[in-house]
Amino acid sequence: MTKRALITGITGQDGAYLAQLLHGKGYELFGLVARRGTESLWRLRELGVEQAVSLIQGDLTDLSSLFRAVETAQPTEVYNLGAQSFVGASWAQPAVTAQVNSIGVVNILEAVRRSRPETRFYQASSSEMFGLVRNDAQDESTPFYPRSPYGVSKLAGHWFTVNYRESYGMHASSGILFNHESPLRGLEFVTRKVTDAVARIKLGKQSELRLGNIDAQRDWGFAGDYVEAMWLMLQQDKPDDYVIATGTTTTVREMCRIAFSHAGLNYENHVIVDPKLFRPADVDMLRGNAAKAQRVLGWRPKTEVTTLLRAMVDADMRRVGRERAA
Ligand code: F7E
Repeated sequence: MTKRALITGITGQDGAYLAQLLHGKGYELFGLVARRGTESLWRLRELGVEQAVSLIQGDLTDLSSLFRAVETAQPTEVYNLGAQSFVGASWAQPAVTAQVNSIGVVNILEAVRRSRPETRFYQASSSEMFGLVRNDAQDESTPFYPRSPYGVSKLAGHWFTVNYRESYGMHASSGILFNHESPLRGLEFVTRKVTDAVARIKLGKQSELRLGNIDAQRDWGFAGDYVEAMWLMLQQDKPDDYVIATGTTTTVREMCRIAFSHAGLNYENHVIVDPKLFRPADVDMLRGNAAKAQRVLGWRPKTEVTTLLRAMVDADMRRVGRERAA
């Protein structure tokens, strides 16, 4: 039987990499999109899978559209990647963040439970749920203490997923993914903000880069590696929750040094710390322990942070170079 996947958040970074992975495995693909603007499909286009996905109009906050999507796609697997995913914006729009990231999860779980309860379900949970960490490395048994409206909203989505699994016996799994980046990352996130700026500074289009808390530490992996873990979770006999991470943590400052030096630049000559960019409450340090994913799923990250950042700088050099030529 052909496997059929419905992906919410198909236009985002993870949606594109997951579509590429599943397309390679022969899946029939359906993607939920808010509007049929072609602009938002650039990531799918860049990975060569735009034509492989049937788009269904809908929104996580509109339950009836989700029923329609599940009835149309008849998915064997649903990947809920749709979210208000920018932590920084969640203070300005806490209610929208909660609507999409918490109620949206209830909505998609309900649509699946009522229309096609045998469907396997993946929820994109986040290391932001750990927040104020007090231990050296976070795993599935680490207590949660979210520090942003985003983290709180994701935690509710996570518990709804666990609850539907336990209440209704659904095959619902939650991947607690640490930061994962790629050349397809949005410009609002710090890695891509930095690699884009490196390219612009190198090509003479910009001279400085304003950042917030550069002492924050993150466990950065490659999104292409992480979508494989999502898929593996849904191939298991039993649903469960897994931390997905590299186990290596790097400060924003060090990340800047790596990215700038790849272009022959010294970050200290360009980076300006701007207190206006500090968050009302930040997560100081995250480092994941993905031993369970390695043991049960046979998953391990393949890309190390320096390789990832260099690939992102190279991709942005090409992009900014093309802008100049145009
Ligand atoms: O910030 C600091 C900022 O916005 C990383 C999302 O995918 O991963 C992501 O959330 C760190 C923070 O990612 C700037 O304060 C300094 O400490 O790249 P970010 P995030 O907040 O960790 C988790 C796992 C998710 O689930 C989220 O959806 O970098 N930082 N200066 C800055 N951050 C930004 N964005 N911009 C700055 O100028």
